[in-house]
Amino acid sequence: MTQRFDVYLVTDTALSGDRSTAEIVEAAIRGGVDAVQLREKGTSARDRYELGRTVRELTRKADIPLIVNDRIDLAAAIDADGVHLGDDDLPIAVARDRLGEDALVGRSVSTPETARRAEREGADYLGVGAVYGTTSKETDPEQSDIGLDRIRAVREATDLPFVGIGGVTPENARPVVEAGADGVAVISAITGADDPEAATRRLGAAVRGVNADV
Ligand code: TZP
Ligand code: MG
Repeated sequence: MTQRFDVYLVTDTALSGDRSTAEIVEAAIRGGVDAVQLREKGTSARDRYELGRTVRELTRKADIPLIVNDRIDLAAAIDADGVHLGDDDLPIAVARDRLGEDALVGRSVSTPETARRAEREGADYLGVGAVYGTTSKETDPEQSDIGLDRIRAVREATDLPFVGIGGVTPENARPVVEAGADGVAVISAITGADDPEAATRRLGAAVRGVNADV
């Protein structure tokens, strides 16, 4: 699996202001986003399905993966490329069984131990956080503000590709990658930006350690 994860957008319509999530995704695609996760906590299954179908079309045209948060059934229903699972979701093996060997199965972790376990269980990539804390998700204090030392420790614990998530912006993304992450996943740095396309481009430049041409 050679999927790039420099910039991974996680959607949240509640944080999109007066723009639709489809508009945000289109802007992120123009800005060079590498993968999109349909998260959308707090919306009905039907609304997630309808939005998912739209985002599926956009990501397919752009030839980037669409990954569904939490729900294996929804991932299958919209023909997503994979699913992203957390502690409260169905096991990785079930996702693999239902979605197939080629599906991208991600797992949220916050420690080297949980990273190793996810690798043993067959995850393809990890989301590690919350690196800098976050206001976009309620996080257990033990899983918030884990910092760059923890990113380094996770890098030592696993060979899996992983993204740092939680409070990441174009200004603080570079150290996350220098600490060992392959890229960054963000909600508000793109979704809440005045110019989501430029924000995506700046994040990509920061991750790659070059100047943004924006
Ligand atoms: N998992 C850990 S932190 C987080 C998730 C889904 C929220 C990230 O949002 P933001 O706005 O990029 O801090
Ligand atoms: Mg989950």
